[in-house]
Amino acid sequence: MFKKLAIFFLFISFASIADDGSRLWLKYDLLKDPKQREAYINLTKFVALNYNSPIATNAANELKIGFEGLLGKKIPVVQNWTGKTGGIILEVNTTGISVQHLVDDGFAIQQQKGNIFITAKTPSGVLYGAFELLRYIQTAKDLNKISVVSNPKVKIRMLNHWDNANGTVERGYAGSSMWKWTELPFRIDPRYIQYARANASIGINAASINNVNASSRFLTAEYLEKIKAVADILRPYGIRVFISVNFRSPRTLGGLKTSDPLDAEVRKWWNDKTKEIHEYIPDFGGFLVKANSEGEPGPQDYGRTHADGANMLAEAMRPYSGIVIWRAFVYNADPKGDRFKEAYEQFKPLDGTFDPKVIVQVKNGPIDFMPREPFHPMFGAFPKTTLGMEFQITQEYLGQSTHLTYLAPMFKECLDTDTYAKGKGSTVAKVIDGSLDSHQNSLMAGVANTGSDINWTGHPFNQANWYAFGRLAWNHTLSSEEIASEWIVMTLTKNSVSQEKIKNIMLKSLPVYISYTYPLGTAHMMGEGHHYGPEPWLAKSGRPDWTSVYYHRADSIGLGFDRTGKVSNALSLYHPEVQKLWGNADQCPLDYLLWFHHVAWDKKLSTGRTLWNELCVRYYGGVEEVKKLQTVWESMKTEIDDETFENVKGRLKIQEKEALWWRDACILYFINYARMPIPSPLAAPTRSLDEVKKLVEIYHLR
Ligand code: BDP
Repeated sequence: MFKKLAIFFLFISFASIADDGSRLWLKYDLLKDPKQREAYINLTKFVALNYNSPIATNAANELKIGFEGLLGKKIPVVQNWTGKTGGIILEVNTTGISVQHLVDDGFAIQQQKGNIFITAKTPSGVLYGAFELLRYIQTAKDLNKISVVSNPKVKIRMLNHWDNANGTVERGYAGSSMWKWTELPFRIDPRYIQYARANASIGINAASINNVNASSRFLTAEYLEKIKAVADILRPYGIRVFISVNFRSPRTLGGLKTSDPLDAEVRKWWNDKTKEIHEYIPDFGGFLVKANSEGEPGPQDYGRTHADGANMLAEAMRPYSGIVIWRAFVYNADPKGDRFKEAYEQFKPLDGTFDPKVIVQVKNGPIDFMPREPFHPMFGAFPKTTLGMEFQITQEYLGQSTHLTYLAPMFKECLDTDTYAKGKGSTVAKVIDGSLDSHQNSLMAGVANTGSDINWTGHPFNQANWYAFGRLAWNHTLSSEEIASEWIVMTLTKNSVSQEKIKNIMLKSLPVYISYTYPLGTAHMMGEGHHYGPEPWLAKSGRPDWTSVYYHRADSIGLGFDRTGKVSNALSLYHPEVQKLWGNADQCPLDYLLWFHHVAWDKKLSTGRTLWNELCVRYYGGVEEVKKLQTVWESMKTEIDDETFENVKGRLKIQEKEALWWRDACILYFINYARMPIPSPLAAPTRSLDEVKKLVEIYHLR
């Protein structure tokens, strides 16, 4: 009996570890349809490689692993192609006609005389082409007439890890750091290779490995050894390593009396340090710097400008191919000011003074990765500076790892918005890809959501945000729908009915999240410090602009931050066409309304409802939508792997509970200002504001 039971439990446990999510979208499971397999097998009899390099070899190997998994057949990789047909030919070719339309990382895939050629100018291009071909098979596309020419729109497609030396991750929600600093350089976790493959498969070619709130420790010889080991693993997948640096390092590490960027000894220290880094990592990508922001040191400590600081580091990088990425996330603690304007105002006089090796990295919105922000006014206003984009993939303000929130629509909303900098069509995307102002360099960075969790990202759907970021950095014209479709079929299910249902869930998820957290253009009302859950009543903090009341400005008259000429006039930072779109409260799109206007509680909106009623409808509607998402998810039980199904199901329940928490907190708090009833048929919350306030303690968030 005991034996039987043991076998039964063994069976149960095997059945339940079917898919732990560790393979991300690179599953390569056998295609079920034999006919489909047959069609692909005829075109993939061998892989031939005409070029000897670690990256190209990885491209060939990836095809081999992919074909063997998907098609269930061993595929030889040959070095010299003899003219045989029925295979995949990988070619690095710098001069031929086939590469004339390609940029460095681009690739072409063409059917020619019975073979499929993947051609590129560089080994990285071939690697990206190999992954594109695999994606064709994973998403069941026809290979017979394949004809692809693909160039990345942005040159540096980068993850920013906010990982600390002690293994924690700032704003990480998927366990601890994936970098095992205490083990490096002696033990190489096999996950580093999986990480590199996943990134290469979506075109990511750069990673800064440590927190922007940087410890100088990362520049010590001890850590450079460790970072070298990581760089050596990532290099054969076309990924260059960057380091976030602490501006005070010449003092803390070098023992100098100052870190003044104009001081000769300081400059020498950085020159020497940069040289030393290159001895470990010859293709070092460069420095990422958070300076004079949230207490971090910077050039302003010595009366110098951001340009002085950045240009000093650019000079140190001059002999090498790397660059300096200088963040524009800066703001002062001025209770009378408007944080919205600060980065713009500090950087505007510096436009044209940055070294060509410097890229200024700007967050998508002017405040701080809020679920919906208007685009940062710096985009379209700095023609002489290369501006890079910083998105946040990790969901600090977007449900962390308990809310299902697909972020491609948020990235797209920003990229597709028109800045009108050079007339109609001057989108943020064109600023970022360098085409608007003819910049040579370009950068899109995403704050990573990876961690030590077996599935990398905590919530299984958060993988889609990593995926979407990479795909959009490569090609910002892809739609959120296309990207979701690809990811779902590669990651979750081959069943087309379920694919549609999941796509709908994903596309709805951001508007749903926003409606029960930050409807109508509200912002920054999250719990203090941990940033989890609602705290609209937060009125005291280390700085006024870390409170909630600073942002929502609720009073007996209305709600919202007036950024028109009457008060902060932040709107004036935008081009006149944008000011026109957002400047009039009667015409401003409701999604941005309270970003720019203080609106009376009883003002009738374009929906026919008063502001208060509209707010209620959105908060309540958001909670109902989460319930609907759960019903749709439940209907797919038989189509989704058990472990993933249960994982998402559990998280959706938490999401419902927390949506209700947000709704009750905000409604019960704002009703004291609005002094209007909750419109019927909506039922008043069953708990009091005091009870809701206590939830922060119950959740141990204090
Ligand atoms: C804020 C995060 C903080 C980061 C900061 C940044 O709360 O942890 O250090 O952004 O981007 O959103 O520097």
